[in-house]
Amino acid sequence: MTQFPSDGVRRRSIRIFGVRSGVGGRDPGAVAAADTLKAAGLAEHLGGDEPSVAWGEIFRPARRHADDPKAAMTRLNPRIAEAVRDASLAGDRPLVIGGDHSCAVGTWSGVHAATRSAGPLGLLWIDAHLDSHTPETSHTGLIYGMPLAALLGHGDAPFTGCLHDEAKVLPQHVCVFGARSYEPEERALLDRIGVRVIGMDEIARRGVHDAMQEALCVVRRASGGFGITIDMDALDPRDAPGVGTPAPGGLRAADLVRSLSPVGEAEELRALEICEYNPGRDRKGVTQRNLIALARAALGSSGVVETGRSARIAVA
Ligand SMILES: [Mn+2]
Repeated sequence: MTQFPSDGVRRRSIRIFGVRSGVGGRDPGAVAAADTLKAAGLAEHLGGDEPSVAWGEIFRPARRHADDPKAAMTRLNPRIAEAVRDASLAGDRPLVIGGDHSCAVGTWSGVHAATRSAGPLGLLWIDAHLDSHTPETSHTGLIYGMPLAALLGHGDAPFTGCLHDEAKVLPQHVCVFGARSYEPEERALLDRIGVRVIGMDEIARRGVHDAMQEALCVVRRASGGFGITIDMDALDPRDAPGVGTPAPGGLRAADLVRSLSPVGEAEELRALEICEYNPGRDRKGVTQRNLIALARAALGSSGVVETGRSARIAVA
C-alpha cells in the first residue's frame, strides 16, 4: 500500500486528466469541457504552492469509433483507468474532467486498482440522475446512463471488467446525492442491492448540509478511502445551464460548495471527477465558475500560497 503524507500540512499533488469525449450521451457537447477548462486556467485556480497542480493527458476516443459509443469507451476507459491508477500509486490525487459520465467507469476502476489492497472504496455520486441502467433496462441504450451500475458490477462485461473483473465499489459504500430524474428500473436496482439514494425531495426537507453529512458518513465507512464524482447536472439549471441533460429543482451551487468544503481536509479523498460540463450551453460562464468553485472546495485549494491546514474556502 502506498503511504500518503499524513503530517496534516503537506498535501498530495493534484494531477488533472481530461476526457475529450461526449460519445456516451445524447448531446456530445461535453467533449469540449477539458480543453475549455485548461484554457480557463483550472490548474491555476486550484494551485498555489500547495497543493501543486499539473495537467496530465487529455484522452480522446479513436475517430473510427465515433459512431460506436460502446466500442469507444471500451477502449478509452482502461486508458483512463491506468493513468488514474498510476497517478494514485505515485501519491497524487487525480482530478478527472469529463466528458460525459461514461468515463466514470475508467476513473473509478483506476482508483480501485490503486487502493484495493487497502480495502473497499467509497463513492459519493452527486447527480440529478442515477446512471444505474444496464443494457437490459435502458430506454435509450445511451451508455452515460449506465456507469454507476457497471461500477457496482451490473452491466456489460467491457465496463464491469475494466482493469479488474470485479465490482469496483460495494453498495454499502455508495451514496447517490441530488437525484430527481430517473426511471423506475434503475431505482429498483439500487434499492435491491442496498445503495443509499438521497434525492432532492429529501435534501429539500433536511437541508443540504445535514443530508451531506450522512452521505459522507456512508462513503467514509469504506476502509480504502473514498472518491467523489460530480455530474454538473446535479446543480439547478440556474447555476449550471451548461449541461446536456438539465433537470429543474437541483442543488444550489453555493450550498453544495459549502457542504463539500470540509472534504478538502480529508486525507482519505482518493480522487475527484467532474463530468457533463457542456461549454456550448453555458451562459455567461456561470457553469464554469461553479465547477471551479466545487473543485476548489472538494480539493481544499485556496488559490493562494497556503500555510497549512488553516486555509479555508471563501464562499460568495
Ligand atoms: Mn451522471
